[in-house]
Amino acid sequence: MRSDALPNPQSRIPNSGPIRFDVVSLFPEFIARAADVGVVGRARERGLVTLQAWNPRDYAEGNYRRVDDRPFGGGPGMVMLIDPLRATLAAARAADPAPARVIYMSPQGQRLTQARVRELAALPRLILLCGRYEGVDERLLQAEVDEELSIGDYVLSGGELAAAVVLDAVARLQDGALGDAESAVQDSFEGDGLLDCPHYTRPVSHALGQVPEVLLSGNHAEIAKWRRQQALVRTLERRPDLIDESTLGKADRRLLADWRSANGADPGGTPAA
Ligand code: 4FV
Repeated sequence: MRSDALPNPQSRIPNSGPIRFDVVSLFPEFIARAADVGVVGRARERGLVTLQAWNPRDYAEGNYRRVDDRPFGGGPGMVMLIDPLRATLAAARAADPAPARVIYMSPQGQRLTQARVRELAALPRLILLCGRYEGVDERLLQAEVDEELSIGDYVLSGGELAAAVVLDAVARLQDGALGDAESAVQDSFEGDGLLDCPHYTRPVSHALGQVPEVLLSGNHAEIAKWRRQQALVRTLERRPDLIDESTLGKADRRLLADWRSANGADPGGTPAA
């Protein structure tokens, strides 16, 4: 990892955007398409997010414009060469005076979380390096990359999907990216890291079931309590790793106790004694 890496995001004053993305990829059209639609596409139209894709093949020497070669030490697959990537990163850096944090998407990276997304969303620029083949020559990573991020413990055929995940998750947190109908506030993992509550819309009655009465009551305090209770129970049932009951406040413990007595069960655990 680069020693003179950009200061870690925590130290930066959050800026409400715009944020510039430069994506280094052998398939620049992939990222361009992913960033053309939905919230990201609209954030770009609103000038909250700018994106430029860079193809290392455009910076590769020789008639064959090689970007990869066989791994030293043998073994399957190919490894991405240093120089085409180095030249591409130099061009991307030079494309804008703002300092950029260079992130390599790889299974060896720290797992991406909403908390990390929030920190990255406060930066002015991100350069996302997408690997292909077996990966990238380690010397390039040591010299040019500030941080490695993983979107999960599985192996993709390329880093582009992971880069598109970072682009989407960061873009939607830019001020003004989400309309008031869509807010990031109630997102899963936002606030205190709970999973989201269930959502319902029309029709009230359907062959698949009814909308919970409380949501039709107009009693916003009761609705908020129900949603909080649902988020607590779901998180305990589905992601107990995200919640430590001993740290819950009195109100949350009350909601869980009510749920347990009402359902004669223990979320995620054995039926209540
Ligand atoms: C990946 C992940 C990922 C590994 C070899 C690209 C592939 C290939 N990136 N989170 N999981 N990358 O599987 O970010 O070069």
